[in-house]
Amino acid sequence: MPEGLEEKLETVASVPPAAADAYYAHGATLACRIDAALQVRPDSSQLIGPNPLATAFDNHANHWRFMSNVFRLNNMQLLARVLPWVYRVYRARGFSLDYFPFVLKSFQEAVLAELGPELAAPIAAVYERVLELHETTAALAESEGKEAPAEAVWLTRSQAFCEALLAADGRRVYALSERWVKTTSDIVDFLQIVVTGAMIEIGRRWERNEISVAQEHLASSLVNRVMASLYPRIVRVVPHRGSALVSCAANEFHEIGSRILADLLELDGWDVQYLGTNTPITELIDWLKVRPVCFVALSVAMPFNLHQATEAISQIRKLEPSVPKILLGGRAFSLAPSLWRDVGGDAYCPTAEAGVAVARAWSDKDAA
Ligand code: B12
Repeated sequence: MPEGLEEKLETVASVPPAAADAYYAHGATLACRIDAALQVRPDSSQLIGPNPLATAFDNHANHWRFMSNVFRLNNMQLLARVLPWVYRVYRARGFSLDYFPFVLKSFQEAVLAELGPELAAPIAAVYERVLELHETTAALAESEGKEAPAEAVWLTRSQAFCEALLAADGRRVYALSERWVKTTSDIVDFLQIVVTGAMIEIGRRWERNEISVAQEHLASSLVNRVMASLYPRIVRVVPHRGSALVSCAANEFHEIGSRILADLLELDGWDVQYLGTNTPITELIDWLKVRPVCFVALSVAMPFNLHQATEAISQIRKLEPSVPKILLGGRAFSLAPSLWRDVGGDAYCPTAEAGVAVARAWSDKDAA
């Protein structure tokens, strides 16, 4: 855990909303300035290693999107959690350690040049602190996060499942699921422990540059195919609790977590409308106007999509005549405990299984 980083970032002065908005509004210009600064550096090829410039340019745009969320939510814990990950991923792909202070310093200078002194000052101060913490961040990037404990037999299965996914062995993947999933409670353990654990391990290997993007895509599609094979067992449950909508936030392409939640809710007797990935906010709202639900479950994996959830929630809260409850989940919220409240949710659960329990408590309360 990057405790040292969290403590040191927490004491930096908060960024006023006007400065955060200005940073967001100038994002494209800021990122272009960093792209240009990199191109004129004589040592640019040492900084980015064997990667094309486009990879660095993507990072500059992602940096702006991510920092906009940090400033708007005023959440330095989020920054402390994500920074070591950024260092680790780009180091694994051959970026030099000196690349990071270059990017941070360049953003700081670009903010000072673009935003005017008053709006720039609080943001430049955050960059200054992050620059001071470069060595600490680099050290933390070397140490990996701890794995959540899981029931031993299912954990072992998760490793075998992961190996079959990485071997691109669709038949084995399907055969394993057939062998392990006999009862309804097996479906829960299979999705919650085996599939989730395998995909997290795949993410870890991608992070270390040990597997390709194609391998990761193939694994995701095999998981989706296996989940489809379980669905006939899930729809046998007759809905009796009420209706729910499950969706990923706009621009969110991580589907499997929300799909697991949708399946487990259906197993628990909810009538689920599952919209999948990247639902535009206006579409979500128009849909809810026509088909009201007891609660909306939103999934956000990428921290740079938190703002999409904030915007969606503020519009859901304006629905008439009744406002559905809002359940939040996904990797982004695990980065700092206050995030789900900051974006305006009614509850957050770290796992789909826990989400089902909260939904059930809501329905029991309504029925009482
Ligand atoms: C597969 C994958 C992809 C696939 C997704 C395909 C698909 N069909 O879903 C694709 C290729 C699209 C993808 C893209 C990207 N990815 Co990706 N991806 C992953 C990976 C390996 C697995 C995701 C997954 O399925 N996890 C398993 C599921 C079950 O876990 P989960 O989503 O957290 O869900 C559980 C809980 O959170 C909860 N839950 C989820 N939603 C909800 C909602 C509610 C309401 C509730 C109650 C609970 C709940 O229930 C689930 C089970 O308990 C992860 C690694 C990881 N650690 O997750 C990286 C990962 C999330 N990706 C990452 C990155 C960087 C990206 C990209 C930016 C890469 C790029 N440069 O393009 C893009 C971003 C795209 C976008 N805009 O969304 C990083 C994010 C790091 C960070 N800083 O946050 C990760 C962590 C990889 C890594 N180790 O570095 N990715």
